[in-house]
Amino acid sequence: MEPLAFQEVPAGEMLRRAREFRQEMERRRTVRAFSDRAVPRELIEEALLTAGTAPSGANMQPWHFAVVSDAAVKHRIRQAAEAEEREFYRSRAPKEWLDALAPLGTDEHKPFLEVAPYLIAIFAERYGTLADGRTVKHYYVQESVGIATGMLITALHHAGLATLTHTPSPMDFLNEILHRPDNERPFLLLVTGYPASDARVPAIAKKTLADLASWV
Ligand code: IYR
Repeated sequence: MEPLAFQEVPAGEMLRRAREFRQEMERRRTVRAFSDRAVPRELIEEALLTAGTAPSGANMQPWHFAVVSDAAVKHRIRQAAEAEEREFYRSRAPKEWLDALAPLGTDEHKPFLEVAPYLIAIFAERYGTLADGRTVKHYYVQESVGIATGMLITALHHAGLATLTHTPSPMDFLNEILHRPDNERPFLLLVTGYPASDARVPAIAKKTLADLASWV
């Protein structure tokens, strides 16, 4: 055990900080039109380290982030993702799902997978592997990776970048293209960069406090 490095916020500042942070997070929008403007790699590194501070089951940190900036690799990912998405939009998706997506205006075309400077493929490690080949059990893998992903999205937004949580389904092609082992399951593809200067987003509303919380 070691002492907790807790930094107490002066009582008079807590609410202001909480409110400012809430307002900053309210400005986050999922973006589907990206600029090809370069982003310093250090920004991505800092955000990844922030994600790595996430709590996880038994601190197993069951995540791996494969960061793609290589144009040829992005091209392959786009081709594979669009092939799955074509199937999804043309036949796999039930009508109810397509109706739910209609307000977002999405379709099988995913140019952002080549335009954005970085694609972060997030993998969930179903179990760990030691150097000698033995395996280590991981706990609450989906929850842990979901929390880390949320923190990554928050960190990238805080750094001034836009993100898109993209979920082509199925996405096992990511293991093959990115040479990731079998114990890693693709969790989500996070696209990041600057938004296109003419980017538009659907008009959506978030739940009110009364809708999202109850107090007992
Ligand atoms: N993966 C598809 C469909 C899609 C599904 C959901 I749920 C979304 O919130 C958005 C899109 C696509 O990326 O187009």
